[in-house]
Amino acid sequence: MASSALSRIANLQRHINPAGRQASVGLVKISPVVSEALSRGKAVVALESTIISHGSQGMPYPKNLETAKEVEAIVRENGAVPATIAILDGVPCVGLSTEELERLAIMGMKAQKTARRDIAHVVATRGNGATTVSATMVFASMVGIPVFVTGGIGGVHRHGESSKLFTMDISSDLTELGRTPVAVISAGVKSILDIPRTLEYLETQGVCVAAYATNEFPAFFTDKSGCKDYQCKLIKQCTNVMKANIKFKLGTGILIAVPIPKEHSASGSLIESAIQRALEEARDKNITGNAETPFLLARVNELTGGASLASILDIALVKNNALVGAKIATALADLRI
Ligand code: PSU
Ligand code: MN
Repeated sequence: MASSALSRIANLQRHINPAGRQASVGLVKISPVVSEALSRGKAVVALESTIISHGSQGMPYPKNLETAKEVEAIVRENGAVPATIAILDGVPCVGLSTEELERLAIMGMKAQKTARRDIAHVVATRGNGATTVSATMVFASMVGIPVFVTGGIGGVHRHGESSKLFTMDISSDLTELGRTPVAVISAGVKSILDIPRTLEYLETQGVCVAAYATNEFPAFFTDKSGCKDYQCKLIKQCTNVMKANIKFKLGTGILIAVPIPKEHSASGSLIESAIQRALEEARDKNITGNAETPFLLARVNELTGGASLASILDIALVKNNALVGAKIATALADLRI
């Protein structure tokens, strides 16, 4: 890139992201479309890539590619520019070309699941990294993208606090939300995790958590987690919260949780009862620690007739979040802050 173009982007990023992250120029490859959108103050939505390569139900190629493209299309149809983020050959890329998206989708689990702590190593070894929520937030913030859409975020694992195991398994998504000013739009947290403790941890991290169009934090497959929440009834209220977060330079992320749409609630409840049954079985069989999540996911799939139902819902929920996230991003861009 010509140096005048670089300095233009650097100036621009100083404006978009006053935290002085312009050091990103030259380190991160921004696609021409995303770069153009950022320079014109147009709406951009960041998207993660772990969903594509390591989707929680291990979505196979080409279904993962198809889904990634459909999610990007929904963002575009709702007025924003999608910026899928991944590390390719050691270079963090913000906005992937069709070829790059396809490469990542074919790579699948061969791409390294990359959270914040993995970034330096993946870059240093010129590896390929599929970014989780934490790493995607790092790069989105670096280039000045304030809105990021995903499916579900990581959280506090169950039993992490028990004296026997003390796994301390707490997703770095939560600490990232505490330190990086990006709004994450998700369907909440899956109930295989400890939702009340996840919300406690986010509170400690100073993260503003709000539920979209409801006052209860959703549990991904159902709209109920038993945890009450701030409510953002309308898109405008979401952007007002974001505006205040920016104005006061709080520096923390915002979690906006979008409940499962009504048309999916019946299958969602079916999955949720399978999760509850699998959790009981894990307790009865004393399956804990690292063995618990794989056991739960496999058992839920068995109980609901194969991996298909959960993965259909996984896809439907990311798409619904993309719709809401794109609307938030366009409304925010219109505010011109
Ligand atoms: N939750 C889901 N599906 C996912 C993930 C979480 O329902 O695919 C992915 C996201 O990329 C998230 C990551 O950031 O897993 C969290 O991983 P860990 O628990 O290892 O931090
Ligand atoms: Mn973990």
